[in-house]
Amino acid sequence: DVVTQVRTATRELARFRMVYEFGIEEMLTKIRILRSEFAQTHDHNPIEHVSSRLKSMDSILEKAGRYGCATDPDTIRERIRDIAGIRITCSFESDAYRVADMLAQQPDVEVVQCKDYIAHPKGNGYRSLHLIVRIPVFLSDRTEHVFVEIQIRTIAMDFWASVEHKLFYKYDGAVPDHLRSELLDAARTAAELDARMSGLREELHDLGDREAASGPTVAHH
Ligand code: 0O2
Repeated sequence: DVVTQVRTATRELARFRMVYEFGIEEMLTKIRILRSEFAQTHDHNPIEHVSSRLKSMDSILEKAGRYGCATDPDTIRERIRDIAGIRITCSFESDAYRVADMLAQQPDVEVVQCKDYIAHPKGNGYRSLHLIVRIPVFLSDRTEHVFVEIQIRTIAMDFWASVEHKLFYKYDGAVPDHLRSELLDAARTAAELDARMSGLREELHDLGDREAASGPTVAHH
């Protein structure tokens, strides 16, 4: 009957989503370990903030429609690779690459795609480093491999992307020209800020080296 069908569908959907939740957990654990290790053994922690999200079923189906692909679970699992998403925010551009490398070199992390919108910003000014990774999730009776999208960006890139995202939705994708060019200009300013911050990072690095060479110093603030 209908009730049984709905129950079965709900259970299958929960199973489908569960594996992605575990994939997110796995990646978050890896990131947490890197953060703790950095806090204990290095002077500078490259990760400022981490967030995650599981794509809603509506968005998954909307995307499947846009890709023109079938909506059976196997096709969706293969084609839609950002069902599980993690966003890592760093202080400095160099940290974004460093974090990406640290994750990519882990033996159970297979990088299947890397899009470097930092080196090659999108036309609207969007910058970020995107990795699609595939990681194993060990279940009671099987191992499943899930795709996880990891977006790594600086605080400036994140600030820009969140404002752009709001405007994009406010105008339903048709952002007026004057706001588009304002956003592009703001993206340039954000990139300049990142470049200036990189300069300051060099200073921090030099200071760290000098302090290490001369032993402990008195903190000024
Ligand atoms: P949400 O709500 O974050 O999930 P795709 O559309 O994913 O199949 P694409 O466009 O090649 O393929 O993927 P890409 O370029 O790696 O971008 C995917 C995600 O990056 C987006 O996910 C956004 O989160 C982010 N992103 C990409 N371009 C922009 C941009 O111009 N502005 C902002 N603010 N974010 C961007 P979703 O699924 O669109 O959204």
